[in-house]
Amino acid sequence: MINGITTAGFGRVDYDKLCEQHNAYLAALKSLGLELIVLNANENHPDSVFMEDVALLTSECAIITRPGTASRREEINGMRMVLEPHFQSIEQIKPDGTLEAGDVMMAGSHFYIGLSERTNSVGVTQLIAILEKYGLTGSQVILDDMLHLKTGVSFIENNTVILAGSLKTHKDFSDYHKIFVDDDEMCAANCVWVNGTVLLASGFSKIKKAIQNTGFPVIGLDMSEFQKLDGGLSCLSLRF
Ligand code: CIR
Repeated sequence: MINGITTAGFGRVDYDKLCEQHNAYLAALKSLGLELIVLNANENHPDSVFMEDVALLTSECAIITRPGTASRREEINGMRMVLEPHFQSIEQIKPDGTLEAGDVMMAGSHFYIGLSERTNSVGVTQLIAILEKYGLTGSQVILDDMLHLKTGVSFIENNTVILAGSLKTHKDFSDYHKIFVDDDEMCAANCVWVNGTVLLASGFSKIKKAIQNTGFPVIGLDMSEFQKLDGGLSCLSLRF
């Protein structure tokens, strides 16, 4: 993982600490009632722990993506085998489409899809067509200053979104109840709602309080080592 892609500038990953943080993440998911399927480490791909990017899971089907970064493209190998026991229908993004599911945010039966350096318009169009085939919907959100859509927005149910950076004023989210993340707490914008509780990166007191004030319990998790690789909480799992 010390060779993972990074722009953060937070220093070199401490692998042992990262493993402790990963274990704490698994424990938190379990404590919220989830059953876990933990995949073996993929030693060939330093970013493969961010497995959210290689598949999108919906109520109707699973979609294997086509990562936009060449070094991550082969992370999809083996995903079909992992998903097949759980999904009757498995779709796939095809060339020349690229899509990383960190760019896809589910809000009920609608999926917001970020157009980013990793996800191109062919990928967005393909995904919308797949979703519509299953009675779901999707729409494109143009990103200009974020790695992935969910770097800057998280849907935490009850019609509520957590928004950071330029997405705070984005028209597509204007009808939601909005919680804003200050720029100095940007790393906390990627959080995960699980069975009524919000998993949040620890050390960001303002956003923690704001989420608690809306009535959601919060579990804080130290994410320092994943943040060094531009990763957040949603990136580490596929939830269904
Ligand atoms: C990358 O640049 O691809 C990884 N270092 C981080 C991916 C984070 N994934 C996500 O936000 N869904």
